[in-house]
Formats: sequence, C-alpha cells, structure tokens
Amino acid sequence: MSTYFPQISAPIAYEGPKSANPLAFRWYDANRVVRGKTMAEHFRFSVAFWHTFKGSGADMFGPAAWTREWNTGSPMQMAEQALRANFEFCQKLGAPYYCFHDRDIAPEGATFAESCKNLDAIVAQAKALQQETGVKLLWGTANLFSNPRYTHGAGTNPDVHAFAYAAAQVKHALEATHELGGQNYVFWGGREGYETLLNTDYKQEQEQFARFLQLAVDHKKKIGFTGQFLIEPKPKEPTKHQYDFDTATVLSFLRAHGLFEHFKINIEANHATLAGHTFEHELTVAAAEGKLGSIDANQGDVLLGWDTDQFPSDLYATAAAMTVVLQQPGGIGSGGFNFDAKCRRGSNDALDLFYAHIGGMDAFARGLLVADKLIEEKALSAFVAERYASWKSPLGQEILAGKSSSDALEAWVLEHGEPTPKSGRQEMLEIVRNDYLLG
Ligand code: XUL
Ligand code: CO
Repeated sequence: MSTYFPQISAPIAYEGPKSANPLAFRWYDANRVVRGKTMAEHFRFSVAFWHTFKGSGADMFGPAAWTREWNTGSPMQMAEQALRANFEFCQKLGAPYYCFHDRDIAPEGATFAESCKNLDAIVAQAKALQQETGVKLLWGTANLFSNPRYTHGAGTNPDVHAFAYAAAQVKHALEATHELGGQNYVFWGGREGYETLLNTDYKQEQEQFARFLQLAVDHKKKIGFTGQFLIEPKPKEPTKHQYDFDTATVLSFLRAHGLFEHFKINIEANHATLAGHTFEHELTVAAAEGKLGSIDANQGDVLLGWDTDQFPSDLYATAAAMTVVLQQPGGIGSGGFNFDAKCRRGSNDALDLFYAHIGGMDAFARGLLVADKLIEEKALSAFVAERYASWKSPLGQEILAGKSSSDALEAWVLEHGEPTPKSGRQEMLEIVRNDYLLG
C-alpha cells in the first residue's frame, strides 16, 4: 500500500499516562478490560471521512488552506487516493471504523446515473480495502445538502421533484452501506428546516419528512439491511430552524408518525450545545428511552455560537458522557464514537490529524476510567438514590402504580402537613466529581 503518512512508521502504541510522546496513547489502551469489555469494544472509534480526508481548512473568510497529497488529480483519482489514505490512517491510528457520506467518498457526476456509477466503483474498492485491512464501516449516509438542488431541503423540499431525487439518492447510499457491511445508517437533516415561516407550510413539511423516512425503512427491509437507522439532531445551521432540533423533539416526531421502533439517536456533542443543552443532557434523554444509538464525538467553543466541530478534549464532558453510556444496557451497542471533528485552520500539517485523533481517543478513555470508578463506588448514585427514597414508601409506590387519586392525596396532605425540602448538595457533589476527575 502506498504511504500518505510516512512520518508514522508503526501503529500508534499505548505508552501509559507518564509518556511524554504526543504520538502515543496515554489512556486509550485498546485491550484493557473495563466493566467486562475492552476499551476497543466500549468505543468502536471511527474516523469521519469528510473532515479527515476532504477537509481543507476552508472557512467563510478564506478558501482552502491545505492541499493534501491524496487530493490531487482527476475527481476519480482523488477519490481512489483519499480512500487509500483513509485505510492507511485508520490502521496506523488503530481506529477500527470509518464513516462517510456518498459524495465525500465518490464525486458527483453530470447525471444521477453517473453519480451512482462513481459511487459503485469506489464502493468496490472500499470493500477490497476493508478486507485487506480489517477496518470496517460504522455508518454511511447521503449528502443531501451541498448540491444546490437541495437549497430548499431534501425530504422537506416544497418541490416533489427534489424529494424524489433525494429519496433515490438515499436508496443508493443505503445500498452502498449495505454492500460494505455498514453497522448503521445515519440521517442528519442537512437542510430539513426553514429560513422563514413566511414561505413555509410547516405541517406539510413534517408529513413529507415522515414519508421520506418511511420510504427508507421500507427499502431497508426490502434489501435485508440489518444495520441500525440513526437520526442525528441539530437545532440550527444550515437553516435557522432545523426540524430535528434535539433528541426530545426527534423522539416525539418519530412517535407521532409511527416510526419510533425503527430509529435510534446519533448524538453530536456540538449539536447538543447549539441546542442550549449539554452533551450529557442529550445522552441522558436518549438513554432514558434506550435510544442512545451512537455518538459524533466532538466539541464546540463556549465563545462561538456555531458548529466548530473541534476534537474533544474536555474531560468533564467525556467523563459525564461515559457515565451515561456505561449505564445504558449494552453501552453504545452497534454504534460507536465517530470523530465528526476537524483540525483548526492553523493546524495545517497531516501529522495534526494524528495528534487530533489521539487526543480525542485519550480524552474519552480517561472519561471512561473516571466514569467506571464513579459508578463502581456509587460516588454520586448513592446520594441520588437517597434523594428519591420516599418514592419507595407505600405512598410513592401507590402513585407510581397508578393506584392513587387526587382525593386520596388531598386526604394524605391534610393528615401530614408541609413537606420539608432537603439540601440537593450540589456544591458538595461538585467536590466529589472533581476528586474523581483529578484523583
Ligand atoms: C453536520 C454533521 C454531519 C453529520 C452527517 O453538522 O454533523 O456531518 O454527522 O451528515
Ligand atoms: Co455529525
């Protein structure tokens, strides 16, 4: 295999917390067993093809700042080279998975048929490289937002022609994902939202979108794809209001349209913060319904109000996230931790891609170890259990079992008088959390 990363001659090794080598793992030890599973099994880390191999450092104030060696030549040459760079990178990093959009692994053609032909050719090569390297596909998806045909959305487009085009594109991307043994398929609502209600029939667009998802559910069954369907919420960007606003909104949309059983949620940390939530909040809402399907591992910047897609380094956030993941039965399941993250414009060296992913994997591995200890020693959960203890009383049990009534509760209050609020001990619990993080 040709080498695009000659600086890295051997796979990145685990050297432990005392290592001063930034090209080694300090915390991510793939074979270390935590709560009965290896770290590799807990995380199923994945590299995002679009950022890592197609990213150029471009932003709204300047064009591409880097040209990668693999992104030179004709569109199909670039696609083949980027694909090889992906497998070399994943192998050297020790990431067992990758994720792609149809249009980042293969170029769009002059017609729909030509785009499909390009994708099929690249999928055949990806299949061979997967077999050769053992690197697998975590999920595939369709890019339904870059081409101007999707200016007004895909599944929610007011023009049925654009809807049909998008449905055909999803069909093909789903078949490509199936062909590559993808373990999930993601729906992120690129331009499914509105810029102004002045020109928008909200109810119509909701109904269209449900039909759009149902078509994919039907096709999944038809081709025998057994991977998990995931929806990735995001509240804004590119449209000012995205319909898949947050986890609670998506779950209630799925319920209202008879789609609940077919989907889980792919939670992206920076999308959570854009929605005015924490990453931990979104994970908790999904896990409460057994719907935490996968994670797009990144982070935003508190001073910036957009989707900066930075590599995760915030240990508070990763420890909180892993506390939720570890407590969902089966953990992340068939999902994984996909680095939907890009190097800053100034980090222009291909080596920065390694530092970025190593840092992200270590941040989550450290979070896992903290979460494991917190759970094992019931450092927080003992207090939480005690806080809700009154619900175990006969009164609490009757209410929860639906055996109480407003009359019965009025009689009970008349007899027992005022409740006394007990301290929630927030500041004390923050001390405990810091002890575990820094200890
Ligand atoms: C966009 C985003 C996407 C999805 C896949 O904000 O996160 O890259 O993860 O379409
Ligand atoms: Co994402």
